[in-house]
Amino acid sequence: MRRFTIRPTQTLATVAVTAVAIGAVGVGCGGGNDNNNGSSNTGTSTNTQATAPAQPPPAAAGTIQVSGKEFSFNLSTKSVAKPGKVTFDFKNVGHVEHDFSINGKTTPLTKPGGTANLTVDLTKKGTYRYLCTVPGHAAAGMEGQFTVR
Ligand SMILES: [Cu+2]
Repeated sequence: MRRFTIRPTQTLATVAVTAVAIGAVGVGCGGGNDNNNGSSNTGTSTNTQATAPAQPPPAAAGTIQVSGKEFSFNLSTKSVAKPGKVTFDFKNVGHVEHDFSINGKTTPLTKPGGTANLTVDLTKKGTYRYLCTVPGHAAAGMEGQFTVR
């Protein structure tokens, strides 16, 4: 018995992938140009009142935003117009602990990312030195002058 080695010649079935691109091109989005400001205001409101400018008043009289890091302070303002109570909203934006001290009062030692408030009564006109009391920090730059005008 002779064995015939049958080699089936495989014709490569070329799969014609017909990419039917169903282009949904004609989606009519309305363009959004519907600015129908047909507000038929018959001018009853005379705009004599000036619209208040979008400038919110300060959060409180004499509230100063203070951020501290290695090794500097950044104050939202370094002066107030008159003597009185001033609140310092201190935030430690650095990487080590800091505090904020002025006029003999000092916030708690504040961790990185932490905040502390300090209210002091600056009763006299003049300049007040503020600083971080962590040893070496003031000398490195965490200090400045706050002015009461
Ligand atoms: Cu410090």
